[in-house]
Amino acid sequence: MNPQRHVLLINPTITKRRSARFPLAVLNLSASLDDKYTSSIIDGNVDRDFVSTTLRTLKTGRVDAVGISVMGGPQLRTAISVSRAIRDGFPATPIIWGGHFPTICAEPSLNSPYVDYAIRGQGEETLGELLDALFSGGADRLGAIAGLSWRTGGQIVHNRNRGFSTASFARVLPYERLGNPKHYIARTYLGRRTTGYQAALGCRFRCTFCGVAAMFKGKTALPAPERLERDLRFLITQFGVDSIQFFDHNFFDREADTAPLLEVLAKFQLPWWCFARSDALLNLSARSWALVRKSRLRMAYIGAESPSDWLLQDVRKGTSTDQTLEAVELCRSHGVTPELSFMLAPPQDPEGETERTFEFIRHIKRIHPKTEIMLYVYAPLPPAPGSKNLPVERAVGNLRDSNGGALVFPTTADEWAEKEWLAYWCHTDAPWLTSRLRNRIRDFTTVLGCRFPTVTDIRSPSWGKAALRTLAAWRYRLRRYEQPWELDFSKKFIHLWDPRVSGL
Ligand code: B12
Ligand code: SF4
Repeated sequence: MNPQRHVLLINPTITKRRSARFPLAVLNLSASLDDKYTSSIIDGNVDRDFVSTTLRTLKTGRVDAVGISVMGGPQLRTAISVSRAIRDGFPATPIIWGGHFPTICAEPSLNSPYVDYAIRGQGEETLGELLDALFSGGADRLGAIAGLSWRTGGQIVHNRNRGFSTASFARVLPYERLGNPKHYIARTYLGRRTTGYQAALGCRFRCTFCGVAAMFKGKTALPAPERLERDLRFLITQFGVDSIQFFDHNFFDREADTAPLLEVLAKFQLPWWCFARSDALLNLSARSWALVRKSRLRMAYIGAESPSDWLLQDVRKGTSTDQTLEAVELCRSHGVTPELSFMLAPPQDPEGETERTFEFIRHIKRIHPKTEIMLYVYAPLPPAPGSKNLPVERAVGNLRDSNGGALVFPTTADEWAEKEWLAYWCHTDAPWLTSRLRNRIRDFTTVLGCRFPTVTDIRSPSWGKAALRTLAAWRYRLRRYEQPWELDFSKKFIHLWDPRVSGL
């Protein structure tokens, strides 16, 4: 331990205060530094004036470096604000970005004057090695730190990728560094005291559109059941948790590895939510399904993506539309709500694919009306530096801008924070969409959302949801999605919860 050196870790604001969950990235990083450096955390989801808090903390003169967690989308803007304020007030303090944005966009991050180092992929070991080099005057060692992107002599250098690590499984998260835990435990449709928790790391698949694939490159690891049991017991006894949202990239893996975790969950019987794949669910034996039921899995978020097998193949999803339908049936028969996400308007046939997706959703709603639907626009990101991923290169090479020219991605963080690129990162818009198609997607989303308000929405009054359901019924039945002005008007008074923006 070197008590003189202190690192400030920041989770910039990404969501409303009441949607804040434990900021697992900065908690994991803080735990990983413990043998060598002290660290503290500022969470912009809870501290709504976190930029001022950051500057006040830096004024104490005790901070030697700042690490900032950055997901693309709205968090990019708040990350830029705090980084700029630090650069202006404390120009000598090193500013280190890590997370999904710098993993993919290390170059645009370093093209910005308020970022000194961009860490790609899992951050724990890379951050430790970078701080060792910075604090011991070892600038000559920077080139050897895997996973680091940095500037030297006016050039941006991307060091080789860092290998997959499961070291975090051995650490205990320092929740006490966040202050009052009550900010992170919320009433959701799962229970009165729901928490977010991550059990497994990574995902063995490499879908071309997915940020998880960019970060883990097809690697995954499940924790030992003892670790899950220890952590769940801790969360229950310390924080009174009664339900869990698993933030794992993909909870269900090969049955032999998943089954021991299901045994633990069946012991605790806390209602839970997770990410899953249709093929993994279909591969579970009757015994595992019995455990799933006993453990009280309430909802499984499944990337259905498309009603077209050619597109599923094209994006290397590895599942088929038949598997989506079978998984919906299977979930229904076991009392699990499937939450299906779809990617609309791929550039190959934006209008045709979108209409086919709408019809596929209607078909699914007939099979299992309680199926939840999440609609996104297909918006693949450029390949991460150091990855030779030809399918991703091909996917983004086919993208077109609004004039039909090849799509050119932003080259700075500020550009990525502009309205249209923010929407692109959040999968709500893409340059090749016509305004007709944009309206069509918006109208269908409104009608579907009012006709089938999400069960995860426990905030809107039930009379309001019933009213919207009734108002939207004729439009949905007759496929009259266009200009649902009466629904737009009603939604001004009955605010529906959007899980795409705020989570559960
Ligand atoms: C929780 C969550 C949210 C929450 C945020 C937290 C909260 N409620 O307080 C909410 C619901 C707000 C959210 C929103 C979004 N999210 Co989100 N979210 C997640 C989720 C499920 C968990 C994040 C997490 O805690 N991970 C665990 C930690 C330990 O991992 P980590 O964050 O990756 O951190 C590691 C590294 O990234 C790195 N690192 C991270 N920060 C830093 C900082 C430094 C200094 C260093 C050195 C390293 C480093 O080291 C960490 C440890 O190894 C992830 C999926 C996942 N499992 O990660 C998706 C995920 C991160 N989200 C994603 C996306 C796209 C979004 C959205 C931008 C858009 C969308 N379509 O959902 C929205 C924004 C919506 C809006 N506001 O408009 C994608 C990111 C993909 C990408 N390429 O960017 C993910 C991977 C989901 C997915 N499979 O697509 N999200
Ligand atoms: S299976 Fe899901 S998490 Fe894994 S790479 Fe594909 S989309 Fe991403």
